[in-house]
Amino acid sequence: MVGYSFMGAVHSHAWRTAPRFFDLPLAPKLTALAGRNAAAAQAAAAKLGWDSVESDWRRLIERDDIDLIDICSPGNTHAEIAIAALEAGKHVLCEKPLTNSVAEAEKMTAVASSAAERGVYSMCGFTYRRTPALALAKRMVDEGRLGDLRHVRAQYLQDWLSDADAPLTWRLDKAKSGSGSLGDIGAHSIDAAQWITGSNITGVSALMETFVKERPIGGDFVGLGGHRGADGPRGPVTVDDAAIFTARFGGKTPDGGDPAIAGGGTTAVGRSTYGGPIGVFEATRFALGRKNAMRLELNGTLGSLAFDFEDMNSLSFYDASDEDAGFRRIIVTEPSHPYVGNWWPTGHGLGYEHGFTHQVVDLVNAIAEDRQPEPSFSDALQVQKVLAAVEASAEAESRWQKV
Ligand code: SOE
Repeated sequence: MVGYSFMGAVHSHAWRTAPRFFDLPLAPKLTALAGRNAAAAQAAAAKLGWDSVESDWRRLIERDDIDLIDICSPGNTHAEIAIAALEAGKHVLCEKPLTNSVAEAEKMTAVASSAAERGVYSMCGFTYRRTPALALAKRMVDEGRLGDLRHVRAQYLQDWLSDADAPLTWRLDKAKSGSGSLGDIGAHSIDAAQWITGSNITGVSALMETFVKERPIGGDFVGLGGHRGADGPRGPVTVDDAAIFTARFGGKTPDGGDPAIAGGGTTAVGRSTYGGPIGVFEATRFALGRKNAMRLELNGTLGSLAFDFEDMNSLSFYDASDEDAGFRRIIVTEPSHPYVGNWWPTGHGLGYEHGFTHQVVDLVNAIAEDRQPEPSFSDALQVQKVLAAVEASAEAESRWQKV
């Protein structure tokens, strides 16, 4: 594993925990942790359960006792590490977003697809697909419980930067993170919405804002809670604090064809062809009081679904055929629900870290069965294209009508 901060800690938990709750065909081994600061990496390895430490990630790739590289370092490092690992025949799990530009994402995807032909696989860490309630939402959409989709409403609301003195960290430095709330949390909403609807975003119109232009350099920044920084020098924030955009999804016929936008009609399978849903997206670190509110609502012609990660063990479902019921609350802890059966009895909920454990389970099973894990780098490239389109639209403001 490369990196050992928040993602390093939760990935380590997942590698340790997965084989204890799921029957895996291959046993993950926490062989080596790479970090530039030897003392800090050593302490992290001891705490997180890694057998050895390397101060240079390239050593991990040279070692023949390592089969997979887990990239948990900032986005500006992903391309170089992933490409080197794949070309050396090592599988790769790469944190999201895939990288900081479409060009790099395209290069990574090309290397990944040729590696896959050699049985060397890669996955991008959009873990919200593996939150049981969102996996259930995907199942219900695929079963047609919502009918044709008309609206996607996605928000990812945090508030850890509402404090103007929260210090400058790598997530606020475009050279490291590529963008701010857009790529860090908006990317999760984009991937989840495309995956659950089964339709890719084909166009956007956007607005981005940076409320606080300068922040303290250094300071006692501890995790995302971000204690007040020092009153010393301040440096420029080079990313967005908030991004909002509208989106059009490519429609599709149930057999995956292009929609007959002109007037619809029915396909051989009897479902109407239709233009895809339209979407409204919001990603912000200034929604004071919202701590990790990754929310998704889908409105279809037969029903609606609504999810809020701050109530992550439940999914709200409105079934139009039962209009007296209103939205009902599904407690997503039944053995029949995705992933849940391997954990606790009904009603005993799961947490944020379970999505990461489920990610390890699905990755290890795919590798053992010699098949491409999802989301692939190609799926992550599609997200990267949406991120770039949002930034281009926000900069162009071409659709902006002054009032
Ligand atoms: C910070 O916004 C962050 O840690 C993201 O980087 C993660 O991807 C998200 O799961 C939680 O919030």
